[in-house]
This record gives sequence, structure tokens and C-alpha cells, in this order.
Amino acid sequence: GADVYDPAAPAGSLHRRAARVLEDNWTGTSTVPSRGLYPHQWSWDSAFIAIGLRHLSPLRAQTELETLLDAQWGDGRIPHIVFNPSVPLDAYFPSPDFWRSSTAGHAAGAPRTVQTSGIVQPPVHALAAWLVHQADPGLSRARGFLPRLYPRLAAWHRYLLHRRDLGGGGLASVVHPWEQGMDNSPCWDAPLARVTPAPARSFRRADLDHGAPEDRPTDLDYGRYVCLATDYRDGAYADGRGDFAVEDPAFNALLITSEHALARIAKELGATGTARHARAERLTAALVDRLWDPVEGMFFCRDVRGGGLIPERGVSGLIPLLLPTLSRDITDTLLRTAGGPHFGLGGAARLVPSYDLTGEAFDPHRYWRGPAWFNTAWLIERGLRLHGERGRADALREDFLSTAGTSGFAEYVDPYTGEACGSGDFSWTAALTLDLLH
Ligand code: 9WN
Repeated sequence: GADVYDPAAPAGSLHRRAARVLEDNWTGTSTVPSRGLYPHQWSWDSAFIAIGLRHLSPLRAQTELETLLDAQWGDGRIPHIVFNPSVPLDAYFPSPDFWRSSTAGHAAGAPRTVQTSGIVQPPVHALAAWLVHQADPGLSRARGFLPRLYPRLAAWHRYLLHRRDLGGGGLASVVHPWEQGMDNSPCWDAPLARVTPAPARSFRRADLDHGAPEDRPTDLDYGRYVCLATDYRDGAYADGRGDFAVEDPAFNALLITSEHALARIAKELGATGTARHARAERLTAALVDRLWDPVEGMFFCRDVRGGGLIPERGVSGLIPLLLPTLSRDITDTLLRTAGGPHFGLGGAARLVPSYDLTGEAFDPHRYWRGPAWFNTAWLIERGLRLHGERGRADALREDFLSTAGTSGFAEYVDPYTGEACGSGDFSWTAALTLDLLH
């Protein structure tokens, strides 16, 4: 469309191809993650998408976030899916009739006019809002973008920091693997083992209409996902009761990064932002205190119900590299771990594998159990740059751009070969490509 035409980008260029993916996946008010597999709006996808879209159309990037925040619940939560009412119910599972947000979510303040899921996803939104504002401050001010978003983003963080502090140590817990966004990561195997799976015949997996079964979570995983979501719904989406509660390093690192961004937004709106920066620093200290393992040299998930750290090396344990007030010692240790045998950054692996290359559960094709993903690579690239690791950041950026291009903007890739897995023309892969090209 005319909206994204960029005469400076030669036809067939990576830029033009990435812009085309976002154009094709745009619905008029938001962007689907991919046309076949994910036909609705997803929360953290939209944040990453807005970060790329801002280079094509700052207006569309603002709209993307506004559409998502229009579906925010009264208690502050931003739902992980906002359903498109014109998409058939059987196109994605679980569908609106499973979540029943407007009735089951009534007490938690679910919106009446739009159907959503009842769980959340990582809080990348304030970071995205700040970056989108910076792409065109004039348009942003003219539209009152930040003054409208700020109170909603503040309520979102408040929800996470108060209702979701299930471990009592100041960090937010996720209550479902879908909330953390790395659905079948081996990090969840131990806490999930305590959950009785719903029988496989009690639901129909629409994802298998689009994805190869060996690239997707198993039926047993799905049975457990369904059981946890059903219990949460049947408890009216009230927090603090469920069998699954995990403090995850990436989820909390993104919350902290977004809290720093919210401080900058507050400052732009005339406040000092000091209290928010201070809170972000306190949260960073809590993250180190509760999730850092100095012997293993990385962050681990904490199983709040089972007690203790979960000794599985997931990419989520490297994402705190994003944090500006991490000590030099921890940063250096994380860099060594990332470049070592478990993740092979800049060596054996493409991008950054989602899970320990030497781990027992490693599988180069199965979703979050080994494949390399573009959003996590983008986050780590950003962390490397923040800590002055320019050479490593440049190398990761090159690898990102070439793998995105050759894989057709794949959802994820084999971490050894770069072979495309999952769906193609995936929105956040295209969006973050645009961001790294700028
Ligand atoms: C469940 C949309 C989402 C991503 C997640 C990814 C996958 C959904 C699914 O797709 O999850 O939310 O059906 O598998 O794991 O990170 O946001 O792209």
C-alpha cells in the first residue's frame, strides 16, 4: 500500500520484503503474527511489531498499541490475545468460547465489547510505546499518544507488580507457560509435571492444521495448558490460587526494561521519572537476588509452588543482559555463558538457541526446546549494544538479517542450519528486521 511505499528501498531488498510481510499481515487496526497459524492479535507480538512498524508508518505503529490497550481489563491486565470477531471460531484454539472473557472475566474487569484471552504475555509494551514515540515525536504529541497510553501502561505494571507477586519477593510470576511466551520450554517441564492434563479428545488443536506436529508442543503439553487455563477461568481469573506460578528471568527483565521506559515517558510528560527508575533498579536487585545462579553463570526460573530454581538453561536466562544496572561482573559472566557450549553465540549456533545445545531435552526443531527465535536475538543484540559489546552486537545483527532473509521471515529456525521452521512471513521477524536495518 501507499502507506509503506519507500522509494529509497530497492525492489526485492530485505527492507521491501519485510515491509510487504507487515502489509499483508495488517488487518486495518492491528497485525496478525501470521496469516494461517495465528489469525488474531497477540500481546507481545504487537509490541515487537510496533517497534518495526514505526519505521514504515508511525501512525500504524501507534494504532497497533492502541488497539491492544483498548482490550485492557479493569484490573490492569493486558490480555495475551485480542480476538478478531470475523475469524471463524475453529481457526485457532483456544477460541473465545473457551476463555469466555466477558462473563468469566467480569469480576476482573474484562471488556464487554471485545473478546480476549484471560492470561497475559511479557510486558514489552512500555518499551514499544517509547520507541514508537521517538520515531515521530511530532505526530505522537499531536495525537496525544503518550498521555493516553501512560495511565494504561502504569496500570498494567501495577497489576503485574501487585497481583502477580506470588512469590512475595517483588518479582512478577507467570501462571501459565503461554504467559511467558516460550510455551514448551524445558524450563516448564518440572512445574508442569504436577498438572493433570485434560484428555486429548476433550479439545481440538487447530495449530496442527498449519504446523508440523514435530515442530509444535506435544498433545500432553496441550492437555496441561488446557487444564491450567480452565482452572484459571473457572476461578474467575482471580490471582494467587493456581498450581503453576513461576518467576521467569525474561518476563521480569522485560518488565524492568519497560519500567525504565515508563520513567522516560513520565519525563516526557513533565514528571521526573525518578521514582520509576528507582523502582526498576530495586527490581533488578530482586531479580539478581532471586534468580541469579553464580555457579552456573546465568539466571534461572524459580518454581514458586515447588520451591527453588529450575536448573534448565533457557534463553530466557540470558535476557537480563538488557538491564542497564546489572553489575559488570554479572554482565561478563552472562557473556561468557552465552558464548560457551550451551548457547554457542557467535560460534556453533545461528542467532541464539532457545535452549541449551547440550541439554537433555534439546530438540533443534521443536518450538521453544532448541530452535532460535528472532525476538530473543533482537533483545540480546540490544543488550550487547547497551553494555558496549559492539563487535558481538554487529555479528549478531548480521546473522539476524541474513537468516531472516534466507528463511523467508520464519517464525523460528534450526539453530545449527538456519533452516526455516514453523510459519513463514512471521510478523515480528519482519518487524525486527526493519528495526535492525534502521
Ligand atoms: C500461544 C503468537 C504466539 C507467540 C508465542 C508463541 C506462540 C501461541 C501458540 O505464538 O504461542 O500463545 O498457539 O502456540 O509461543 O510466543 O506470542 O506468535
